[in-house]
Amino acid sequence: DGAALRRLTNTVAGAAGPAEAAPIIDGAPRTGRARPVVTPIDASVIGSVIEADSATASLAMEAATRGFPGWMRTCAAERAGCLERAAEAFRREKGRLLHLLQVEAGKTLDDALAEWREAIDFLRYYAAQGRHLFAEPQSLPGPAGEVNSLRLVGRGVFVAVSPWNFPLAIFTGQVAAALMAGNAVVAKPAPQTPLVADLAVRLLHGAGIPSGALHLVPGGPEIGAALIGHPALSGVVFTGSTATAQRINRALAARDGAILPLIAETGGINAMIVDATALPEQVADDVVTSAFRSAGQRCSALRLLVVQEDVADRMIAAVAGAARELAIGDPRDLATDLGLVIDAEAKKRLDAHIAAMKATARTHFAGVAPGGLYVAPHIFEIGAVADLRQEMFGPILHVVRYPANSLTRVIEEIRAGGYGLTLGIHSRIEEAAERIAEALPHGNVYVNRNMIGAVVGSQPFGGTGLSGTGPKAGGPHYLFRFTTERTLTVNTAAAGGSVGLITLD
Ligand code: UN1
Repeated sequence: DGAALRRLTNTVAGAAGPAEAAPIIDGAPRTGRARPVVTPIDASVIGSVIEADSATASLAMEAATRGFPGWMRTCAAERAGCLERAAEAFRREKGRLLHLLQVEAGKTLDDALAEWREAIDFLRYYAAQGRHLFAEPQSLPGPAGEVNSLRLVGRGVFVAVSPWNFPLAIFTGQVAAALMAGNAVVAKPAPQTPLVADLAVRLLHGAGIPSGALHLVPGGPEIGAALIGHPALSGVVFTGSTATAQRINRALAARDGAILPLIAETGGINAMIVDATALPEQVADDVVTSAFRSAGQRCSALRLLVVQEDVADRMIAAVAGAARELAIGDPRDLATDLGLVIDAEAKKRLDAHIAAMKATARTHFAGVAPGGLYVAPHIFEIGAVADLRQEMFGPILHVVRYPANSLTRVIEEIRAGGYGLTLGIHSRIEEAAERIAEALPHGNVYVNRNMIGAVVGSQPFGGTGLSGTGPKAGGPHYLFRFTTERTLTVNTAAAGGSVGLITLD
């Protein structure tokens, strides 16, 4: 039961001592002034972090530059083997990882478990993909007397910048992909969640990832800027806000020298369109899961419910009824559906939005939250799709009604917003769902189900436009963007028929 599992995770975590995080460069944790890490649950201290300064960020980039050539030449099977062993280590350390996800990120047990599994899935998936992709150079046709081959190779030093809302799964997914593709990695976790990232890096090193190939640099945006401005940079993988991705993009564009790739997965004002043929009970269930699970702190979460006016009152009542049943409270209690938000800043932003909505929109549901960093679920009706122009990263659902004959206009309004991450469609008319999906640029479209929790390998995840660059995480094309291609053409006649490559060490 919940209490037993909580005791177990606490015991395992306690046995390991207090959690600490520090920059890890060439396998060695750096010393320095530590600041306490507090849990969003009750603001008690759960560990400490030594954050990097810009000199440390440079050291990490230089160490990664030295680590890159050896790792790039390590064969694909060995690189994949490291990730697979790391997956096993993550399995063994379930107790500590779940504990940290709960106390550091305030996750419910369901969310922590799902995230822990997703991290393991990423490790195994990219290992399996990479084993196959990087195994052998691909031979290509050519004229007689000539041998052509194409080979995928790592680009160099990748900087991985990850968010607090999936501090294990996205952190691990970015790092695993960049490593599998043969890059050295400098990883910067979100400032709110350094502890679980530190443990993940130790497990990866323990599984055989060379200390020169993976470095950890905890810190805030200024450290991210130092890493991205460093001359040794070869590429960036980023998940977080659209505004930050745009800043990274500008910083990359302003550099002199090589033109570098940015792989970004950002936000969305994700809509679900519900027509008059949809089943109200199913809609209620899927809307509540999509809008309120994880306290709405997923980039995939539903923000805007767009419902045909003929059934709007019924649908909204069903959704509000289901929302009323949600238990808000301590994320460590098994009965809890909805935990808290990540920090005081997030709460302030959400509270201000709720206050503004209460003054200008129609309130269909306002939940009650305990004190602290809890934000109750809310449902507001707004006049038009265009009235919501900002992603609100919390348990707040906005509703818009549309007359049956204005669906085309509603679709156009959603498109005009510029985001393209997740899209939900509830309709029992098959062609309707197809027509809507075709008219919009969204990367992940969910029909007659909830719209969160993309599964690695089954639902490759990522958006377009303001929502990201692609390729999709957990999909078959993700690893390509982390690589560059080398075409080798050898005139075999001149070499006397034997082709070999000299390896430089
Ligand atoms: C994010 O919230 O930053 O499908 C992205 C999902 C998750 C979303 C991850 N893969 O809900």
